[in-house]
Amino acid sequence: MSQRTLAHYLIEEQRHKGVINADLRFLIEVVSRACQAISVAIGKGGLGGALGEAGSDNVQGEAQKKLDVLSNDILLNANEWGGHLAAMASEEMDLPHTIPHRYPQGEYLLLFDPLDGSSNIDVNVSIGTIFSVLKCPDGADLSSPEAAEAAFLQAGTSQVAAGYTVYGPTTLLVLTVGDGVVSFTLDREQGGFVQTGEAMKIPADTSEFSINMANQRFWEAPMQRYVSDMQLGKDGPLGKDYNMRWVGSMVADVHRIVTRGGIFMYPMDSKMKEKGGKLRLMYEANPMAMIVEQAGGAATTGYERILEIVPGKIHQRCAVIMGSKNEVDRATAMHKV
Ligand code: P6P
Repeated sequence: MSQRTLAHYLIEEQRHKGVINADLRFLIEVVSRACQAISVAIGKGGLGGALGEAGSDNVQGEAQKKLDVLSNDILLNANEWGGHLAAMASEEMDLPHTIPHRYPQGEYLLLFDPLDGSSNIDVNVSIGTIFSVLKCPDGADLSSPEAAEAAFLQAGTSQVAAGYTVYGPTTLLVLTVGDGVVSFTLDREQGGFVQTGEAMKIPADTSEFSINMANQRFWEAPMQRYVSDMQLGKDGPLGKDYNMRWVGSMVADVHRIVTRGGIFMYPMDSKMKEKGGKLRLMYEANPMAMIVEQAGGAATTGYERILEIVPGKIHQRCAVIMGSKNEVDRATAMHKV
């Protein structure tokens, strides 16, 4: 593959395909540079004094890690001055971050989970950043963070771009602007992302599933049946053996699936039901669902297509079943009987 930089790929999408405009190109470049800075901070580990708890909780009621807060700040500071954004929303902030009056406002809304999988930070397991881009509706009320929330409440089908980075043995950026899925590897010597994957496709079938089995007794009956059929392997109704992988970082598990297939599930369970599920719709499920669908996969809650959910609030949660299309279709069909 030609060693195109991220900037070169984006220019092609803008100039030759008209898929994106200059502001969206700039937005993605700014986010990629922020992720580069996050990668550097993570790479220092204990040497950088950024490990451990921040001593605060986020809106989810989860104890924040120092790197959660640092990653959030890096993304806010990198994006607020550029004139491409109308507002930002983050897993780590209760309300949206509106653009300070000293900077021009743009037409896009950026949502992110600045550091997904942060329970894995202190044990040196892959983590990542997930981001989603929406157009800000004309006439949106952005006069305050409280008022700005309404502008974000759009179904995932309205996303104009989505991506994630995985901070692992290499730092990868996986991106879609609605024209398929491409991947880039951070070249630390050049100091930028270089394209290393194009037209990524998820195999329609798989023999690998990804779920936290410790929650099995809390799952709904269809999910119980679906997983136990796979556990029966070739002696069971599916006639083949399955393997299981669970990293505990959505970005790492979904990246494995985007790369070689599989099905990732964080299904509804009785202990999370009143919260609506474990994973967040707008900055985890939706961007990952756009990428998975753009790579030929499928993404549902078991009952509906994730990208068609119309959110009622920014931090809304949902069940997630995504990956190899035939496997997701089968799991979804079992929820509908
Ligand atoms: P559990 C990380 O905290 C996260 O939000 C996802 O990245 C990951 O898939 C999931 O939670 C892990 O949840 O219950 O296995 O700790």
